[in-house]
Amino acid sequence: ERATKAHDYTKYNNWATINDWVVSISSANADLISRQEIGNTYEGRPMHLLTIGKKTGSAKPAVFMDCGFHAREWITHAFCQWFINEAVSTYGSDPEMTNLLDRMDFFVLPVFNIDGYEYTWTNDRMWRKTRSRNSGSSCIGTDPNRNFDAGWCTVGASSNPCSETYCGSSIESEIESKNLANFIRSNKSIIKAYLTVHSYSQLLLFPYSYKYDLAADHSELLSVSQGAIAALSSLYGTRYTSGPGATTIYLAAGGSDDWAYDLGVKYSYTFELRDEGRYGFLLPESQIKPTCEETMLAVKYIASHVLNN
Ligand code: ING
Ligand code: ZN
Repeated sequence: ERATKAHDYTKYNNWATINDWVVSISSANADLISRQEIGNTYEGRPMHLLTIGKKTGSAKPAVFMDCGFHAREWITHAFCQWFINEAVSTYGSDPEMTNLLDRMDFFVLPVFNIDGYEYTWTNDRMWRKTRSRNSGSSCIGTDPNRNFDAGWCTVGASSNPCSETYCGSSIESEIESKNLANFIRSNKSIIKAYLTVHSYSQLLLFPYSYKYDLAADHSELLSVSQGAIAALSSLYGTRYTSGPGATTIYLAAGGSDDWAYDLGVKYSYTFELRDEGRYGFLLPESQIKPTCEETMLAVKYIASHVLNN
């Protein structure tokens, strides 16, 4: 018999470690977590989705959250692991988390772009895109956050496969995008919020990014974002800015948050976690714990709002 080493939430974990952990935390918490595969990546790795919530036998509203769209944004992968552990370990003691998990489900996809993440560990720490081949080009990969059906490839995206913001050969050309979109489309009657976690810049963005028009729900999205960033900053004073993507960061078409919003998921947000650029994508491991703790407060704030509205 071999002793199993405890999962370290305060370190960056590679895909093999995360994958083993996904399987073990799910089976160790069968009352609160179930696991399914929503498909495979381009290179054939399974995309595991965890459903976290008390099993009640009746339909519950749900929040969908993904991490790791972009390979080099390592703090995001760490956050999804932190969130899942924190949810199951505070259920029953933290009244807010207990209420959330009793009355709703969280669908969490801890690593969206697995092939890219693996590549950042083995070859190029600054890789962003997927790892799919492009016909007629030797350049690899598509920007998955330019690959969704939201003004696809019209602004802030490139049709050049060598670009870091290549929109892909078509909408949902990337199997990872298609797998995620299919899951959300199939469950859109229960998915009330879509949270996609990126880094860095300390922003909480909401639709639209592909156009300057304000979302129909702009004032509610803005006030929820302001409450969420106030909750976040209450812990360590980390300063966030919130607003529509187009005017807060830049015009960019094909993002998953805009797509989810136009599909009918009202509470659609993109997080840009720490920092503001000092370390950027290379955020030191010493910042994993504080970053995850403060971000938990924002996610719980949004989820509680969803539940009560
Ligand atoms: N930022 C996002 C990006 O994909 C974004 C910003 C959000 C664009 C929503 C479009 C829609 O460029 C990072 N850091 O990836
Ligand atoms: Zn990103």
